[in-house]
Amino acid sequence: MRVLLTLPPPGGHYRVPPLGLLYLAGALRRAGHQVVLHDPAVERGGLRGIARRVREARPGLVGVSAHSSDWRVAQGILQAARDAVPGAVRVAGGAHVSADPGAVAASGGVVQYGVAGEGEGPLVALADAIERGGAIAGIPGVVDPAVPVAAGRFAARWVPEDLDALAMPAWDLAPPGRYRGAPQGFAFRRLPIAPILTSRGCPHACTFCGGAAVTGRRFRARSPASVLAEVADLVARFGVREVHLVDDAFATRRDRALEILDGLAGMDLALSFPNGLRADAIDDALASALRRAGTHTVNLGIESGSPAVMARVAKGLDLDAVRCAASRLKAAGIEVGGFFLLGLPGETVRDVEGTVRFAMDLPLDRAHFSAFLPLPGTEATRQAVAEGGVPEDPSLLRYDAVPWAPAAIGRARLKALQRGAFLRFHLRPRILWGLARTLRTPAHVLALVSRASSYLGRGPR
Ligand code: B12
Ligand code: SF4
Repeated sequence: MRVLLTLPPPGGHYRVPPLGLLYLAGALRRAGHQVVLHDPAVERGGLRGIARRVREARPGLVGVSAHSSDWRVAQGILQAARDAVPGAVRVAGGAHVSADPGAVAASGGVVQYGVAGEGEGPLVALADAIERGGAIAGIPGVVDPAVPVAAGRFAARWVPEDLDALAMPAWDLAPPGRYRGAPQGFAFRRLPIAPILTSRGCPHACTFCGGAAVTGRRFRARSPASVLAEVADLVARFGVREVHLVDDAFATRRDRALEILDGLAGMDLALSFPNGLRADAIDDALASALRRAGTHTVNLGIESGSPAVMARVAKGLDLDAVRCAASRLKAAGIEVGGFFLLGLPGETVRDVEGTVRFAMDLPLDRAHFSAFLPLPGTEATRQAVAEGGVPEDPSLLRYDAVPWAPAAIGRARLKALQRGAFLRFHLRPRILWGLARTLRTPAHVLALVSRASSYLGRGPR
């Protein structure tokens, strides 16, 4: 069967290869299906361009990937696909369906099937069943709107244990050289960049995190040999010069992490961790292994400067560990960014100001002050619902939109605090000088301007 995979045009400043769709494409091809990828981040025409591509390709199945923030647009894409090729089966997967499988039934038939969680197994089984007229009921991970969510029908997911056994991402469909200039992680050094996933699942249970809905709490890892083979292939075929490791919990198995870093050290690549590493994983040995492997930037998921808030979000991270990790990374010659969340349930203006002060006291080169997002299915969202005012429209679940704030702060004040944090942190000589050194190409300047405008612009709607 011919399958067309796509995703909504990027809403923000990122232009990154759609790694999830590339894994799905690899699996579909291995099972004998043909795949057409349409990525509006690098192809012309926005939604119309997608509809045109569907008409040209005449697929038997159209699959769209969606974060919660682009769930509406994803439905628009499937609606356009229905108009273009009415017979094509319409499937949605990704973070939103994983966290809120009921959204498939609520789409009123626009989305025919959803896939919750990891998608390689379910999508191949679905394409096989459609092609050969087999049964769809009972395929793990497939969300069938005909069956009510409350019946527990969607509890079973497809969870690959042996990640080395998965097909490699179909990189030829999204050559990294086409994605120029706005990767995840603004402080890149070299192009082209490839995002690589070395593991799935995170054993931690931070209350605000939407990751577990997609890949669960059990850490599963590729072997170092598999990771290094993928990187070597990307270098040989696409001239990749920088790698971004986008795992949720890369350093969970220390020996494995060190082995991967040792392997990368011989490959003359730049390396970065835009999605963050846990501060408590970083000791001196890991910091120097990171540097030897070519790491220029590590982001740390810090979240808050208040020990009480840290305890409430179950981050399980000590603020001293954060200080030590930042200093160790700096001592190893690595630039450090920090991720902070402002406006978590129960927070006050004092807590937010404490977080900003903590960020400014750390030896950080960059800081991201995101507004808390009440993502579907998380414990923190349940707390936010109890405080009141959680928006129903998932399109607002973007950090720059400030979709929710604790009653004690309010959304307009939280946006003002976010802007203030961004300006206070960055308008310091040390930080400005560091940024100036990072701006090596027009692409860097564009990425910086668009990033700054997402923090400074757009208030609550
Ligand atoms: C990389 C990444 C991004 C990239 C996306 C790149 C891309 N186009 O693929 C960028 C940087 C653009 C991004 C942006 C955002 N992200 Co993001 N992102 C991630 C991250 C760290 C890894 C995703 C990844 O590549 N995984 C590896 C691949 C293999 O997995 P995958 O993409 O999930 O795909 C698998 C399944 O989901 C499924 N699947 C996916 N699509 C489809 C489609 C079909 C048809 C089927 C059948 C299956 C299927 O099968 C795939 C293979 O198993 C996750 C964390 C996580 N644990 O998921 C957060 C995460 C998905 N992001 C999140 C958020 C909140 C955001 C932002 C809203 C943040 C913001 N700045 O405001 C933005 C908004 C996105 C937008 N549209 O603008 C949340 C999502 C919560 C939610 N309910 O939406 C997550 C879970 C982070 C978290 N810990 O909370 N993100
Ligand atoms: S925030 Fe990071 S450490 Fe916490 S559960 Fe999510 S991925 Fe794991």
